[in-house]
Amino acid sequence: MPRDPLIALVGKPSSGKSSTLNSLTDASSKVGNYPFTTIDPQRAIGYLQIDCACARYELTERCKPNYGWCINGKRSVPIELLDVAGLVPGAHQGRGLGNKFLDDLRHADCLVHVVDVSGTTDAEGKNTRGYDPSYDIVWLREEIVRWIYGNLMDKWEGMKRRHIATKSTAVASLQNQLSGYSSNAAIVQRTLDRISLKTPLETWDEDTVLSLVNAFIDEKFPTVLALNKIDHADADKNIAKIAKKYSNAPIVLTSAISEIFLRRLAKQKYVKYTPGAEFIDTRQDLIDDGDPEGGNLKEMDEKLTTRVENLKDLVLYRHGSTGVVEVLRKAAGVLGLTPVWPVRNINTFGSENGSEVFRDCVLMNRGSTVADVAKKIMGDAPIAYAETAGGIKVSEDDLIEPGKNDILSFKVGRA
Ligand SMILES: Nc1nc2c(ncn2[C@@H]2O[C@H](COP(=O)(O)OP(=O)(O)O)[C@@H](O)[C@H]2O)c(=O)[nH]1
Ligand SMILES: [Mg+2]
Repeated sequence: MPRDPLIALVGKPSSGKSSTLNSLTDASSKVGNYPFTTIDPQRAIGYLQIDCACARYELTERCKPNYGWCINGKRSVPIELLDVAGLVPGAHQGRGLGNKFLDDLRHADCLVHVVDVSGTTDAEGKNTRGYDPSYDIVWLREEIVRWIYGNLMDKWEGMKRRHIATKSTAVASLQNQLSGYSSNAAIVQRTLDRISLKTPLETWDEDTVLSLVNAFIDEKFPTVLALNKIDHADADKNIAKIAKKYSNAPIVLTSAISEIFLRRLAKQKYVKYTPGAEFIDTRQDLIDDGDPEGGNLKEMDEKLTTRVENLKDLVLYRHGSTGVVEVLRKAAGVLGLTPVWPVRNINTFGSENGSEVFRDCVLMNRGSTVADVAKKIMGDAPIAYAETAGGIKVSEDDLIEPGKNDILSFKVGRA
């Protein structure tokens, strides 16, 4: 059964992991400016914004997701998130319960490293001024390397003996050791391809294993850098430095507290705001635009008005959005997640009855086939045939291609 994708938020204490998570979900993990607020790993549901298939067929009015929502063809699909607290320098040796927290990472498919670019917290998450956050990117990666390298080396000699005795392939022997990270043979093969190792496993020295571990992390734990607290005055110079140093990395600029604040104001009817959007409208904005009712929004006092204006200037106008919705989009891109719409009726895109369409949407990993989709939604039920839009038959071995065979209907039974 293909697993659901899991995105883990990592970073030192007080970098803004819980705030980012809260800004993306309705769950409320505790927020506080001291280390280890989040003792247990927190799973929550975030929503990935995608272009929905309903827009292709001008069916946006009738699109009614079972999970998440769809507004004008922009669909929010639930995706599982994990808040991994407690990573500090030395975590792989157990500092700050680091081992336990690293263990939580095992099943993640992608990491979002939340970096505090305000420079107001040190490597341990304690308050300071002028800290260089580019260092956090270095040490956090090193902790993950040391953790996996240590686990691998603990068992290396035994593994080597078995490898020789059973005449296994390097992929098989390594996968045996790496399966605990939800790895698979394809990932291990790609890891070996990355470093184009030609020598037999039994001759590898420690440096070779170290480069193997680095390549494995690049394959198994691709990382998006979420540079958080961009609303802070000291953020700009730190952002510039990191962007220059990590020019090939996927980077998103975020202000988690701004997103939380805006969603709260929208809920309290002070502003109109679509999560992740570039603009907000206040009562006054709407009145200026010719709506005498001001969208029925509440009036804001002077203090609130100033805060909103500051947020517009520092975050929305300058950076385009609060960035948090973009974090999930970037992570989905790195993972190559492809939305697929399983439907009961391939002509109407409806389910059993009624006029509602595209009730279901699943996120498939890169390289998934039609058979993988079937397995995900129906388990091991035998399939007579599968069709895509237009009633076109598709083969179970076909790779999923967006716009081509990403709407699917399965007929159960023996062919
Ligand atoms: N200025 C600013 N502060 C933030 C932002 N995000 C989080 N914080 C603050 O940073 C502190 C730690 O946040 P928290 O989410 O608990 O961090 P965690 O330990 O990584 O989960 C809290 O005081 C938050 O209010 C942000 O975007 N801007
Ligand atoms: Mg936290």
